[in-house]
This record gives sequence, C-alpha cells and structure tokens, in this order.
Amino acid sequence: MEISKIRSDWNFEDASAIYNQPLLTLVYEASRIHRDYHEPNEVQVCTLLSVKTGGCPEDCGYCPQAARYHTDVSAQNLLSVDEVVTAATRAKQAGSTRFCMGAAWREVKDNTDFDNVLEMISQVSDMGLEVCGTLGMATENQLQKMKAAGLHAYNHNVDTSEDFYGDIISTRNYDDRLETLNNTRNANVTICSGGIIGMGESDMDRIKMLLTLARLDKHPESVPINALVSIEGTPLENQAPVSSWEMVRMIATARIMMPASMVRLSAGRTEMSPEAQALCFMAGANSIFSGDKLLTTPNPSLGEDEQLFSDLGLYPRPAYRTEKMNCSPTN
Ligand code: SAM
Ligand code: DTB
Ligand code: SF4
Repeated sequence: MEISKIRSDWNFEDASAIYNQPLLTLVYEASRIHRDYHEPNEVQVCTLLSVKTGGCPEDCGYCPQAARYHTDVSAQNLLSVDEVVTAATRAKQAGSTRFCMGAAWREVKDNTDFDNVLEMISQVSDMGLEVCGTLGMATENQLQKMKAAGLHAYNHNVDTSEDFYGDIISTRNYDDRLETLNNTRNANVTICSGGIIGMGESDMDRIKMLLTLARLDKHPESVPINALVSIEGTPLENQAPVSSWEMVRMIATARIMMPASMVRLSAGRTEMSPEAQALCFMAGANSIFSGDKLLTTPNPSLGEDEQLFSDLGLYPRPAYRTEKMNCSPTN
C-alpha cells in the first residue's frame, strides 16, 4: 500500500471524519501509518525537570504553578547549573535521551536567569541528550541564542482550540502562542506543541486543536498529548477525569494527521492501566516521560515503566533520531 502523504491542507471535515471513526478502525489506521514512519516497538524515554517552579504571573486554569491559585506548589528560584546537570546525568543513566527543562515564566526575559538557562542548555546538550526548553513566550532572538547554546526543541503548547482558549487562560491569547511557535521555527529550533484534554472542551475543540497543529506549513516535530492532572486550588480542580479511550482517540488522530511527528503520551499516565498505555502505543504514541515526577505532579515510577517496556517488548529510542524525519508536506 502507498505510504500516506504528509499534508498541511487538512480541513475540519477531514479531521472530524478521522476522529469520529469507531475506535478500533481508527487505531488500525493510525497503527498502519505509524509503521510507515516509525519503528513500532521503539519509544523515546524523556525526563522533565522544573528548573524554576511556581510563582507564575499567568492564569492558566489548569496550572498548579500560577501564583494566584492556592495550591501545594511553593515558588522557588531558578535551580543552579550544577543541580540541573546532576539531574540530567541521573536521567541519562536511567535511559532518557531527551531532557526537558520547564520554567514557570510568562516569557523569557534577557536577564541573568536567562544567561544561566543558556549555560544549562549548553552543558546538558554536551552530554548527548536532546535538550528541550519550555520557558513561556520567547522572541526569535532569544530562541537563536538558545539554539546556539545547543537547544534542540522548544515546547510551547497551544493547549486547546482557539475558541476555547479564552475559557482557560486570560493573560495571553492564541496568537501569542502561535507567534512563539513561529519564532521557534525561524530560529531553526524544532517545535514541540500539543495540548491537554479533560479541561471541559468539546470534541470539536479537540479536533480544532489538532487542526491548528496539522495545518502549520511544517508540522511540529513533537506533539505532546496530556490528560489534565486536576489540581486542588486551581479553577479546574473538579474536572471529571478523562477516560483512556479519549486519550487513545486523540493520539490516533494526531498520528494520522501528523505521520512523521513524535506523538508523546504525556501527563496523565498515573491514571492509565498498562493495557490502556499499550493501546496508546498501538495508536501511534512513541514517547513517554519517565521518572516519578513530571514538573510538579506524580508520574509512574521507573520500575513500573521498566515492567511495561519488558511486558510489551519495547525498547528506548536513541537521541537525535529526528534527523531522519521530515515533517514538511509531501507533494
Ligand atoms: N510556563 C511555560 C508555558 O506555559 O508555556 C512552560 C511550562 S508549562 C507548565 C508547560 C505545559 O504543561 C503547559 O503548556 C500545559 O500544557 C502543561 N500542563 C501544565 N499543568 C498541567 C496539568 N495540570 N495537567 C496537564 N498538563 C499541564
Ligand atoms: C507537556 O506537554 N507536558 C509536560 C511538558 N510538556 C512540559 C508537562 C506536564 C505538566 C503536568 C503538570 C505538572 O507536573 O506540573
Ligand atoms: Fe503554568 Fe506556564 Fe501558565 Fe505559568 S504560563 S501558569 S507555568 S502553564
């Protein structure tokens, strides 16, 4: 069968028809496309580290790190370069090939904290890890500096549809988000952008979010799909948990629409059975975060994930395999 093409001309009807298929038909199609572009038994293991926690001025309704909500997270200053290198060394020893540093900032500022982050990027990149940063809004110039320091990817999630965005966040708008993604592309840093399900959005919002990403001239090289981790003290504290079927549906649709991208099964795995996670891998997820903490919330333990990999016969993906991928449309 002919290999599926990479397209940026998706419309709502196309995306909706894919998303609304019976689940097993959807997973079958996603799995077939997954095999055209990826090794089906290879899953990248990534580690997150919050290098600057809490005290954020933004009002993202899901986030435990927003200063205005009363959550268990207390604000901390930027970690030292040594602390970050120690964490990255541990992550590498535990099998991670990608290391993502998160900061609870609205935007990157040109100050000494940023100089320190550049040094962190440089040292972690010298260890052979793919370095990803998620530091809020950033200019092209700042991204160029991070690129020169060794940054491989910048994570900046669109989170949901443009229509629903204002229900979740009021301190910035969708265009701000898209601008940073554009700056990332222009600085030649790979894009990591996805979203969260379970915030009260409709199926239409989920489809529109994937359309925003899949209609970019070049698809994001990396698409994290998160289930909301509902946090006491945030406006979304009482959201009903998403079912695993919804994660599978979202992952499969992302895989079909963005065949060459890494689709990352991100937050929410503590609530998923091994069987449900296996179905996510079948549907095209090829990355997880490992270690018992995401940024501030719990994640399955290393031991549980080793068991999962062993039961399913999965093996970790080496760093920098993205060079082989091309997320641009084929004609
Ligand atoms: N401050 C930066 C920003 O917002 O871009 C970077 C860090 S922020 C914590 C990174 C991403 O984590 C958010 O865009 C959101 O998608 C995800 N996130 C935050 N809190 C979450 C939660 N409670 N459940 C699921 N995902 C969450
Ligand atoms: C992404 O999409 N998910 C990760 C990463 N990008 C930065 C973060 C999930 C955070 C979950 C909430 C927390 O641990 O604070
Ligand atoms: Fe949380 Fe990032 Fe929003 Fe700040 S900008 S509240 S850290 S998601």
